[in-house]
Amino acid sequence: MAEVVRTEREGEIAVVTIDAPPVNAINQAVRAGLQQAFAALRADPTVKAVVLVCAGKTFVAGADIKEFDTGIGAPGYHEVYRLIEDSPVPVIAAVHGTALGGGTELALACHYRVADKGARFGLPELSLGIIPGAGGTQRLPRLMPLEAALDMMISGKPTVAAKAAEQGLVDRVIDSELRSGAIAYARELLAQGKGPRRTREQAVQGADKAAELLAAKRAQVAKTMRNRVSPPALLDAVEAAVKLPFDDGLKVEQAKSDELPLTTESKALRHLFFAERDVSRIPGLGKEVKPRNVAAVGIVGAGTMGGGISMCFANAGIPVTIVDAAQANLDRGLATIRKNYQRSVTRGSMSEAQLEQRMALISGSLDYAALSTADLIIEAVFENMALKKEIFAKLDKVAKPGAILGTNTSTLDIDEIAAVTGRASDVLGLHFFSPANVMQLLEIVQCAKTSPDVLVTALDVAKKIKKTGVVAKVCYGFIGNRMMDPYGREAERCVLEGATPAEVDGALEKWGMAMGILAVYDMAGIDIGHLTREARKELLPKDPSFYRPTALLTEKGWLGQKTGRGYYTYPEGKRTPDAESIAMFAAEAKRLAIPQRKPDATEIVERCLYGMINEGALLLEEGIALRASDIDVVYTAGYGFPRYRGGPMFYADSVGLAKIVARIEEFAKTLDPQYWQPAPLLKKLAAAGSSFAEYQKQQTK
Ligand code: 3H9
Repeated sequence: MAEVVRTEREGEIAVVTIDAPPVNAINQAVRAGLQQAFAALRADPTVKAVVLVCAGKTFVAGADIKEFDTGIGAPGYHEVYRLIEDSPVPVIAAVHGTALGGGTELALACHYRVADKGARFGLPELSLGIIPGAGGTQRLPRLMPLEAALDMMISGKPTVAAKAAEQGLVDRVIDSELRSGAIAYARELLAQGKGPRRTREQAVQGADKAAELLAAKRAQVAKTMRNRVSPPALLDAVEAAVKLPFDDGLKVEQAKSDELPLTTESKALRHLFFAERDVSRIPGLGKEVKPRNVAAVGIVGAGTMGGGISMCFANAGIPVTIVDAAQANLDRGLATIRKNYQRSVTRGSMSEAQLEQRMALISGSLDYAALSTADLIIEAVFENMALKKEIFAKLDKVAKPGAILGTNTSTLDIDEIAAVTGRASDVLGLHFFSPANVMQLLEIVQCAKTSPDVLVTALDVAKKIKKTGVVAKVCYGFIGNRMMDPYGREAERCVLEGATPAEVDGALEKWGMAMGILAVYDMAGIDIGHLTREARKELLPKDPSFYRPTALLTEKGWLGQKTGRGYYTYPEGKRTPDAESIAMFAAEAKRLAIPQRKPDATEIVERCLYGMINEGALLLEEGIALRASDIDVVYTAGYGFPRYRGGPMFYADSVGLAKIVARIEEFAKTLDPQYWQPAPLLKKLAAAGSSFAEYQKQQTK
């Protein structure tokens, strides 16, 4: 194996290079390599300064996340970084790419920092449920003002080199080739007689206002990072930096940093880190399957979805042609797109010139012939099988050979749609979520005949438009909406059993969902789900209570926010409990003779989530979802499921499958048994004391 750390000489300057592809993550071997290199340099009196650089596309992108599963092997971070900081000659970090986590901390332990102008510095540890544990909580506030340091660690957002220089983190931004620029900088330091400048010997900046600031940040994280353990732990460690001598502060950091990887929160977030990267690995599809080129895109339908999808492509610099049946729709659609971009301009996240560039990439037409040059055409009209079939038949006539035809349906049978074309192998589902230009998730639905390169192209397109593309097979609702069905069913049934909408939503939100499901219905439009259910009535349970509250609201014309009331009322736009709708649900429950159990918060959460998890197990058995972790990505990227709980399947594992099966069996006795039959896979895994994670490992063996 190539050496991960090597030392070269440029005269009196030693250049230490970390070379651990792909992102120079630090693991035991890199720490040992650094230890060996810096110990050797100490013993060499001819070395006057050390430049620390990285090979490849980036400076150290952090600790090797996999090492948290096994525990950090010796030598530890503090030990190695201390050795670097103790160097008797100046050590200059030369940073390019993204210095993240332990990478930024490594730079902080050096005496000086120079950065390529494109470099960025970040401490994203909280996004993994841990805290900077290589001295970052102690050193960062000694180099930049406390508030900026806290913001950087709480937000996890990387800071660009120029800003880092303003804040004191970077000593010089280098425009030219970094390595030689860093060596020149080292020589300048030597010429000026500058020696080591140890971060730990500096005072925390803004310590006088620390109490106030930390109190404000504690209040902030309690609100915005609810149910989390790592944010308060981060603030404890920073408080130690303010109050204690450096070495004692470091001990506080170490203790917390040792404990946090063992929490479910951190395990969940690390699980998602790898799950999000696994989604594009499709079993049986090797690197030999190449994506088709997508240089021009067509969209059918200038409505909300069509417009949002068009923006995704324009944002990625790909030209889009929107076709609609009516000029008025096109005009309205294009105007809405412009308005959305205008909002970004007003917010300051986009310039007028960028707005015009993006608008110039989007054109409208009434003629399907305008789609004849597109490499990918996405149909985004409303959910109606006959209409979609008509459109696909037309597309089949005008699309060029090899063009991919996608449908944005959220529920319909795409095999049936593909069958009207003479090119079913080029057809698949591309299910965007509303608003499409904002939401992270893209469900990629592989049909019976979709060819492998079409699937690979869709995954590639997802990356280009910065979406998380997850593959599902054809079934009603695919992964996301199918699992929402039992979730919503139980929420509505709880309402009929005497829980108020605010109690149901409150329980789910307190548990961690971004928004309660009934509030979501109000926002999306109550009638949407109702109409979908009406369209497939024969297939649904013959249960008069099934989604009855939504049906009642639709009958009343109380369709949610768009009509000013639904599960809630909205005086002055504020969501408020609605005594009238609550009374209506109570009367309906009486009519249907539904016992008033008044489920408490625990029961509400269990019923909604266990119903969803059980459906997830069915999806795995049926092969609709490729992996349990894919389901977790769908839910965290598209449905407001709390990342720190890892997604529904990870959450199920963390509760214990045996406990979930026991509860489902209990519900079969106390609630409607037709809904509470444990999925065979769930039952099997629970009986074996196994988990979805274990099942996934066996699957991929
Ligand atoms: C930390 O530093 C804690 C410290 O305070 C010390 C505490 C004691 N570890 O994302 P990509 C893999 S916490 C292991 O596709 P990109 C990744 O899985 C860490 N593996 O590339 C993938 O593998 P594969 C703080 C890692 O160009 C491959 O590298 N740091 C790590 O789109 C390429 O990754 C972070 O949280 C890692 N740290 O983006 C940074 N990083 O090819 C996490 C990457 O098998 N990393 N891999 O799928 C990132 O944000 C992005 O990877 C980065 C590159 C922006 C660097």
